[in-house]
Amino acid sequence: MIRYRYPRIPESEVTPKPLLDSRRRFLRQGAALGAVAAAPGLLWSADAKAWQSKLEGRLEEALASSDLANGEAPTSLRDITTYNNFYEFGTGKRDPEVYGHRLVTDPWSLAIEGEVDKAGTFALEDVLAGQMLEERIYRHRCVEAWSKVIPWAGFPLADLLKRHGPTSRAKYVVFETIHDPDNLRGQRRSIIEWPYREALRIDEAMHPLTMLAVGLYGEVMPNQNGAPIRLVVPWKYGFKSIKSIVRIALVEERPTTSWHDRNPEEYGFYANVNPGVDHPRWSQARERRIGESGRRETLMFNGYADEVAHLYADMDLHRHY
Ligand SMILES: Nc1nc2c(c(=O)[nH]1)N[C@H]1C(S)=C(S)[C@@H](COP(=O)(O)O)O[C@H]1N2
Ligand SMILES: [Mo]
Repeated sequence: MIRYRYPRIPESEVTPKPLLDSRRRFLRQGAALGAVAAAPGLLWSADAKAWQSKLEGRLEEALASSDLANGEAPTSLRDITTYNNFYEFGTGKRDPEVYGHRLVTDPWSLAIEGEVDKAGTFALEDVLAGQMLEERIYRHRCVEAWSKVIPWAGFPLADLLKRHGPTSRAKYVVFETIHDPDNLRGQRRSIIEWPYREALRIDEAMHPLTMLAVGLYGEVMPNQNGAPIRLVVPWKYGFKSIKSIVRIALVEERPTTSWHDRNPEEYGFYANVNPGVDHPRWSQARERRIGESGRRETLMFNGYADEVAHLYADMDLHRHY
């Protein structure tokens, strides 16, 4: 039996359907995020900390809004925040919502290290200061053959990397999640080697679709979705989109990564969404969209082939899965 130790989103605070529909219309029309953000308070705004309220101000300022999911309806906020993979809280899909309140997001600092001219450890509010934020609706495809459509708020990872001046030796970018076993119960078990670690090739990291997200649905990021800052790489399986990042390092050699190390046959380093390359234990040709019945076809590169296929032009995608 699931026991809720922390308030689930109370029924009264879940965005009512008509409002959601009008939000979606707004989003599709590319309206200002400010208009979208003026919605009723949500779970995480109740205990918003100082920097979070600053960020809320920033989210309201964010202007650009783009639908990069071809008009597919965003998954409901409830489904986005109650069906999650975040093994730091346990392997159950509801664990992140139930235990996510233990994640301490204030203060938060981000180390930017390795092959950069300007390395250091920075307070998150300084990382965000002056950064233009935008809303982007992306498809999100988990390797387990389910998917969502999520209106993220954030900015291109390239903006941040460029500010720190990558050197010519920067060939890969490594990301690490917070390690805090006292608060993150999943880290007391050896599911993977903690902290969770992921990496991208530098051209993937610099690609304009790759973003660092700090919110969704016009609100600061819920803990269960990777507060306060997470990666979003929409053409790759979800495990590449690492949550609650504390360290970004630019390196010369391809680094180890959590899932690939744990089981390289099942989790490739590239992990590009590809309906033609099955997982050893299941097909990747179709997917279940959370909140819908039935299945839909999985799209090559999750529907972003026009934007990213050139990155892999010379590669055998069956071998480099
Ligand atoms: N630190 C961390 N990041 C993570 C995970 C995780 O367990 N820990 N799970 C990944 C997986 S497998 C998926 S599908 C997505 C899920 O994101 P969502 O819960 O916001 O849908 O987060 C990814 N990022
Ligand atoms: Mo996933």
